[in-house]
Amino acid sequence: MAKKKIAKAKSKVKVKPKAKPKAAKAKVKAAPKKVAAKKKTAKAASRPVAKVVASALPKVSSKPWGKDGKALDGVRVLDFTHVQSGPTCTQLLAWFGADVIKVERPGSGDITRGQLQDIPGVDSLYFTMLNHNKRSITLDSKSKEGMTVLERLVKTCDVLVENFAPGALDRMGLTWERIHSWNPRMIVASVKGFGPGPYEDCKVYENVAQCAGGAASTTGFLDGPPLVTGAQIGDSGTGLHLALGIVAALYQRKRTGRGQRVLASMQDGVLNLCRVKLRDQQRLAHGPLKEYTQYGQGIPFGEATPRAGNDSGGGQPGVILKCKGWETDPNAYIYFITQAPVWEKICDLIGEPGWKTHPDFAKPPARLPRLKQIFERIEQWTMTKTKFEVMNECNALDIPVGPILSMKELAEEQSLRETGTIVEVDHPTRGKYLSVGNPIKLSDSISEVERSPLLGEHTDEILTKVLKFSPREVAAIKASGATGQAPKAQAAE
Ligand code: CAO
Repeated sequence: MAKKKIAKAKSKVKVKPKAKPKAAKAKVKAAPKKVAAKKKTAKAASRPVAKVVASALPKVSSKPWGKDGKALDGVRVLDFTHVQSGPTCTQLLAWFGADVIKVERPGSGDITRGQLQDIPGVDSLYFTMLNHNKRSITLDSKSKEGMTVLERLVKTCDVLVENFAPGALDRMGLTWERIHSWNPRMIVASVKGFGPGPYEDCKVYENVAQCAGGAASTTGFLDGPPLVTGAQIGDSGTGLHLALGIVAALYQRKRTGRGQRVLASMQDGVLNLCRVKLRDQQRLAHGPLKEYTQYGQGIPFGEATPRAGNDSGGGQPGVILKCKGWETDPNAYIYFITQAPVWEKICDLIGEPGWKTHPDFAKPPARLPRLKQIFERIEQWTMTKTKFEVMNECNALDIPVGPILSMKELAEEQSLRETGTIVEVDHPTRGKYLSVGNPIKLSDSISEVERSPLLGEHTDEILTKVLKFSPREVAAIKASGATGQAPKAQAAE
């Protein structure tokens, strides 16, 4: 963790401009080498035999790491997503090497292009930060010609990802049966607000999912209302879940040859992330949750998992404590965990060596009713140091602590620039901006962050190079208005 703030840190990560159209990627993978069955000689039979599994894997690549293509090379995605949940998923697939073709409504496109705009007439950061490494085609899916193009896209792609309101894809005419009849290998992946049940027809946004998935009822302080969290666990969290489902379906398709439907509901995704709270719900049946602060305060538990303030979900007492400068800096705080194995080191660090053997403090159960007193004493110590000083001193002793980092500090954090987690991207109409790069690092499939496409920027190249429509057919499609008025790719640069 950087101790100093570095004002204008430059990313070392190469950010490629999306200058040239991508060539259609070969979908044919290297055929597995046939292993000729050899007769065992008497000598060979006498040796211990490493079991050779007849696998479909090609021979081990001898190319340097990161130089043998990308994990999802050859996978083409029909990206019918909008807002945040779906685009998070397809952006990840694109970073792993999939060719992602985003289908957008002519004229307006993904609604986020115009939402929370900081620069008039320029694609918003909301859009640019969720749609890297994709190509954009504008298409009115409700027109006859638009559907002709969609049919060919379905036949050409491996995965269709969508997060329309329930039933919208069917109303468009793209039922599972129809898609499957056009392309039985197609994986159709959807984000919906709820899974099958009483709420399945509801439209759902981030905070609705946080509330319906159990996050809000368990977030906040005991004496306050439920709270939503800044982490977009409903949208981006569900996009992550969906991406994993898609990759698993692609893997299964290698064996079965057929596609399948993948559903990630936002309620399910949030609940999955709140797993420990359902754990606590069941523990309540067997007595109070002793690691919760309210236990030490003598406050009785109700029927449901309560809001636990800043208590740690892992059962080790933890709180957020003030550090030097807290009076003026809203983020001069640190998360401090009194983890049992390092208790003695904590006692020495804060100047209370007597607590190591004192019967009121030496063992975790004795400490539980005294946590308020303990943390007040630790805070007296943390308030004499900056959060980074606390971090350094505690980490040297394996005491887990977490500095409360602001978005400003994260944006300026040099180590995050160096790993490509924070990247600077250049955009033809916006100029340079910061984004979060691929948070998942593969050693043999290195992500390069390419800027998001302008609306309909790749309409022509997709119609001609990917879908192989003839010039006459392209002219007819365009004349019908199905693709709207798309800007030329060159004009974008
Ligand atoms: N051409 C023509 N029509 C198009 C089109 C295109 N290229 N792309 C979309 N449309 C149409 C859809 O077919 C739909 O038409 P109908 O209502 O007539 O069937 C219409 O646009 C609106 O789609 P929508 O209902 O998905 O969009 P919305 O803004 O009304 O709702 C949202 C947005 C997010 C609430 C809803 O899509 C939803 O619940 N999605 C599932 C859950 C989800 O992902 N939520 C997270 C959103 S991020 O916070």
